[in-house]
Amino acid sequence: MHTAICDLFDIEYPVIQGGMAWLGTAELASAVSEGGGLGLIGAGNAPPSWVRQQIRSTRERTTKPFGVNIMLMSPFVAEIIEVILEEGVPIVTTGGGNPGVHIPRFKQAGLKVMPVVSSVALAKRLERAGSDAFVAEGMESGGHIGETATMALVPQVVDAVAVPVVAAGGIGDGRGLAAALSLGAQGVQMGTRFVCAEECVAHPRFKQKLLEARDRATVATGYTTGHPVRCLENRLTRQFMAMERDGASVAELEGFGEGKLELGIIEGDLEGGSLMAGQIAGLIKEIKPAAAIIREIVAEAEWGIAKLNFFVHNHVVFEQSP
Ligand code: TUI
Repeated sequence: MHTAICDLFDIEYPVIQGGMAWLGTAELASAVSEGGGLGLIGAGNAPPSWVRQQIRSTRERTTKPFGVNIMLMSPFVAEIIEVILEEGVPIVTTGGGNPGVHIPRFKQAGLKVMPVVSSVALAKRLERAGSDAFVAEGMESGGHIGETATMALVPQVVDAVAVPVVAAGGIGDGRGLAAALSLGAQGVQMGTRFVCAEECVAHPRFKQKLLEARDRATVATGYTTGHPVRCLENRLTRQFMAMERDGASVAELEGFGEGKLELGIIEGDLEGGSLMAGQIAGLIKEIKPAAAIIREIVAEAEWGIAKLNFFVHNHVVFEQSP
């Protein structure tokens, strides 16, 4: 399986690991890149020194391409951009905002830029600014989300831009990869599935909670603040929603959320912490190495596509599994 995104990033398989705050560390990013996908260091709200250390540590673990995801709501965006340029990172993705003003700088330095977008309008604007590709991320995703579902968003972004599009949100196995390719995407980005990689530093209790999650395990909070976030439902999301119902201000809600992500996903406080995760959590049943996840997904997608091809030519409808 080889697509335009493999050529763009010089990777073997069109599988990208979401640049998750706290979890997109050198351990996970290097394991994904070594496995033939594209690993991303998630800068999140981390200080520039941490990002530099993770870049160097990733380089010690793999010679394959990797990237850094810049979370544009971070107070350290400007310094993190300097670190990325100084360290010669070849690929940058962005999330949580409009990276337009930064794109010329990256292009001048020869980096590939792939913004994460949740709307057609932003993709069109950022294509004119020089983006090399996009991640079209539906509201099934974990963390900070837009309003449109992956199934509707991806083909509309594909039709609106000339550069390759990667699908994200609600994708966790080879059927998701085959579906994304059917929608015109050139690959997939997955976050929640890679939280359940052996190399991911997420707290074991968080990983276990993901394995036990069902289809309706997540909720999106924060619609009143303009920054909705999808997490596994727990005491924290119920408290947050009660505060929203009672008319809490954006400042109060933001203050309440402070520090809760680390508490949940790193320290393993399953009720008091924020457990950002996508709707696909219910599909994930085991923890395995990142390279095995990638191999399995690509093989499953190839088999699924072959099955569909056989069906189209022979008018045979397959049983549901496998
Ligand atoms: O960025 C994400 N997902 C994230 S970031 C994150 S860290 C965080 N921590 C605490 C509270 C909130 C976030 C957790 N998950 N996904 C990429 C993404 N970006 N999805 C949607 C967008 C997006 C939203 C608005 C991109 C651009 C945008 O632009 C608005 C504008 O200015 O037009």
